Amino acid sequence: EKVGFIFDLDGVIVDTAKYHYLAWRKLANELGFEFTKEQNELFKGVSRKRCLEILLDIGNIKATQDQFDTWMVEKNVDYLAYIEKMDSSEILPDVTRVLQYLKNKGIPIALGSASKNARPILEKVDLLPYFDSIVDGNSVTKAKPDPEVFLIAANNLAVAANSCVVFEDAVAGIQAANAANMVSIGIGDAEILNEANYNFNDFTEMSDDFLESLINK
Ligand code: B16
Ligand code: MG
Repeated sequence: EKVGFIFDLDGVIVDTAKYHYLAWRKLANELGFEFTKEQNELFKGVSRKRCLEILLDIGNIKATQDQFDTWMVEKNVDYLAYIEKMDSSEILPDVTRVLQYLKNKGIPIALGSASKNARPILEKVDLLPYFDSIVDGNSVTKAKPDPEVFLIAANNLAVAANSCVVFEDAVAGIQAANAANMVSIGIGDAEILNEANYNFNDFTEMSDDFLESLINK
């Protein structure tokens, strides 16, 4: 049976979480409150709109629709300024090795991200050519843990959902992969990502033999 591989973006391919954090913190500070790194954990894998809702809850701020929309744009403008400076040195360790390994085997590869900025980021770090399909925040209506993003990716790759493998760093993302009946691989803290089928701290720990076992499962 033909297999497909789906990669989350933020926290799996690149560490853009730090840029999201800086942009959200700037907005929080402007609105008169602190936003900590720990609180930023809640934002991983979560849509921009939902992030702003959580941020305003933290700051106890009630926004009009106009203010809400303005702050969404403001955060993204600041975030885009960080992305603008990215290059391939920001690809997380051994991501390129794994992508190249799969590419050499002719395995279809998709991106499954909540971010509306996924494509420019892949362009910046020069990884666009590896991806046969990009499913991002512009193409989904239901956020992770809903499996929609990964099911669209499987469909685009013409691979059965239960023959797909997903790499994810967010709890909601692992839950989405499990709900899609896919093999879920947690990248990061195994205690936090304890619902994953397999866990790795990062791709340097993932052997070619392990990848091969996924391909031939
Ligand atoms: P944007 P992923 C997610 O990316 C991030 O983890 C999350 O923190 C962010 O809010 C979301 O993308 C939306 O990003 O504002 O660029 O549309 O992990 O699903 O690749
Ligand atoms: Mg992520």
